[in-house]
Amino acid sequence: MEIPVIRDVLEESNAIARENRAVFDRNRVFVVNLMSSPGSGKTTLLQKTIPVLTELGIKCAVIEGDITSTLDSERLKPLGIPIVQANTEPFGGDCHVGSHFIKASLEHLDLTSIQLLFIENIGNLVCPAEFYLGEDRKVVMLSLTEGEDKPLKYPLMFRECHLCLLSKVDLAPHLDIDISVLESNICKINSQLNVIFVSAKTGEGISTWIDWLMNQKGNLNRIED
Ligand SMILES: Nc1nc2c(ncn2[C@@H]2O[C@H](COP(=O)(O)OP(=O)(O)OP(=O)(O)O)[C@@H](O)[C@H]2O)c(=O)[nH]1
Ligand SMILES: [Mg+2]
Repeated sequence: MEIPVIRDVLEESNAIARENRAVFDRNRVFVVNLMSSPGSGKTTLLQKTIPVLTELGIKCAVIEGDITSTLDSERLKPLGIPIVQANTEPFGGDCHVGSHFIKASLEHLDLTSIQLLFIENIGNLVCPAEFYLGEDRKVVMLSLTEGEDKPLKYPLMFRECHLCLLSKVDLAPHLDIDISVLESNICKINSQLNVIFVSAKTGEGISTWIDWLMNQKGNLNRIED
């Protein structure tokens, strides 16, 4: 009797991600998967970014990934945009958002009235990097408090992403971090990776981040069509 061997454990996940991709394409939604360690500042950045995009006439929505709690969704609620909470705890407590969570979340969003969808992934610098969700762009956020060595220790995340946001730049004067070493470590792992310094506290770099979002291939076209 032949013993079946699973050849690609990601096969099913990728198949669902491709379905998500088709839904995004059909509805012309640009999707950004925002990833980082716990506490790097993902939610705070969204709190600063979405009002600017809304002012520019871009209709945003957020899928909030977390193991448990609706704390981040509650913080974003005053923005008045559609938000779906995707908690993994009732389904085993995965440490990343899976493509099936995105598929299920889409049932709660009217994609015909959304142009830019952010997925705030679960705080984790390792596992989320492994999974394609159907997004257009993967963005990693690394706060200056985390240390110069993180790109070397968690390389997959920095290899997979299209942009690295170096956050909490307002704290630089209070830290021992050598920013040139951090930049050089990012470059060692992925010399093509764009880097933007941001501070959600002072607003530094937010306009550069918005420009990056707006200039991404296909993004502007989809929004302006
Ligand atoms: N000084 C400073 N603090 C910041 C900045 N951005 C976020 N913080 C603080 O960092 C802490 C964590 O921020 P969050 O936005 O909750 O981080 P997160 O990445 O969403 O966290 P998880 O969702 O738990 O992974 C909060 O106390 C924020 O106020 C920043 O630019 N500068
Ligand atoms: Mg958060």
